[in-house]
Amino acid sequence: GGCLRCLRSNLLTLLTVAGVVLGAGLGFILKSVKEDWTEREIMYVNFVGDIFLRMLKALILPLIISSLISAIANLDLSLSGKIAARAIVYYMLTTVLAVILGIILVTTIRPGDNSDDTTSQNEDEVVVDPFTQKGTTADTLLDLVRSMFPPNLIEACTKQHRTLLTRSKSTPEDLPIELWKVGSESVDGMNILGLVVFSVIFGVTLAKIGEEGRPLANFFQSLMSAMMTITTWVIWLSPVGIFFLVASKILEMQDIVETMSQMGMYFVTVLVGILIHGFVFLPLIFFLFTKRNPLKYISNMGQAIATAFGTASSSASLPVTIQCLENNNGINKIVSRFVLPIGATINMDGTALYEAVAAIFIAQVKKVSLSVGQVVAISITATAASIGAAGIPQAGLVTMVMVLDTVGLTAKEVTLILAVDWLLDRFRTAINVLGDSFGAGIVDHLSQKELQNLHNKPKEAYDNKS
Ligand code: DAS
Repeated sequence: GGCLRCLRSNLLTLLTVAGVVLGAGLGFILKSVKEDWTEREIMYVNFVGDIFLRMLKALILPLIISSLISAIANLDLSLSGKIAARAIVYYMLTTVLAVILGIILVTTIRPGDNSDDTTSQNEDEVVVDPFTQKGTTADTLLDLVRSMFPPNLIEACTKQHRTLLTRSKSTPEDLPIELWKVGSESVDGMNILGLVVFSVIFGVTLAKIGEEGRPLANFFQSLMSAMMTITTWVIWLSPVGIFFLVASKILEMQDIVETMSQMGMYFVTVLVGILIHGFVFLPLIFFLFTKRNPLKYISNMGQAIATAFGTASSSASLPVTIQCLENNNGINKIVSRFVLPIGATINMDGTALYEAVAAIFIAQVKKVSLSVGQVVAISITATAASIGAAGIPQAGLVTMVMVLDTVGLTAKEVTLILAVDWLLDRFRTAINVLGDSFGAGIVDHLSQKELQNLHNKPKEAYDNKS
């Protein structure tokens, strides 16, 4: 009886995880039946997956804004400061840990030593616009800061901040076309970092003006409740949606056997790093702080992790992540709604590890030997690049340009890692989401006493049952 009940309550999680596995299975079967799938055919196969993704994307904007504003407006300022500080410290420490782990792995395994240089040795490159397309470290860092301050909030809801890399309209001759495409596509998204910054400021303001802020705080809280309710409905689609997302992605893939034999060691290095970080380091840190069972915690996040893998987007997974944290892991709503939107945007352990490994791998292939100073520079820029990467598919590939520039390599060099990037992207996104989830758990644990005091104050009481 008991087992049946626990099976039923975990049924959706099980189905969602099964969606990844079965979707991959279907993809490989279809691929073996027919080698070349046209774009149109792939679109048909992915139709249901695409609808699911569109539903998730529709939730992102109202969810991020209302969750940040309502959570912060309902806290007193000193407590929200403490919660934010705890989250930021966790984000920074775990990101740096991931980068260090990546650097240790890539310098011991040395996956680039036996790889061939497959980039074309084109001597007379046409540099169309050296300023906009070189993508130096400084430019990218300034871009990151710029995107935090959207001059037009409405535009920030519909457009990503245009980076120097994507601002030029001319054909990017010195840039791999794929990289340019990823960069330009992300322009159609939204400037989530800018919206996060504004929502935090807005929430703080509402808390500060007290009584007068109540109506708006209540408005955003009720918007958040509505969004979370829609999320519970959309989640029911996730097993089917993820099944088709994964299956169609396999159909798109080209000569996996060949690319794997060329870049296998690089792939393995990133994957091993990501797995050690997500399933050894983070659970250990989580256990040390909370004394909770990390395996149970991870399995409770199963749906969010599967969604991250299926969508390759931390932002699209955000509604599911919040849902799993609150309903399965019992995280205080005020904590999850405060730290998760921020974490999904800036805390990307998987991406940070991958940036460091990929940059050093490229240097190895190019036979560029790196000084200690350069490795340190890589670790710093890899951290910044993971913060700057938006929570959308392959954003890390675009911010990689900054890491490469620190050691004198150019954007062109990402061609070396392009072939497997779509797959690595899914693994790193899953770890990004897992890292955010552990972070919320730790912050929740550390803030429990203060949150209880908050509930005893009737005036500012936050309805935790909403
Ligand atoms: N896919 C990403 C994410 O959403 C980031 C990346 O490209 O590494 O987490």
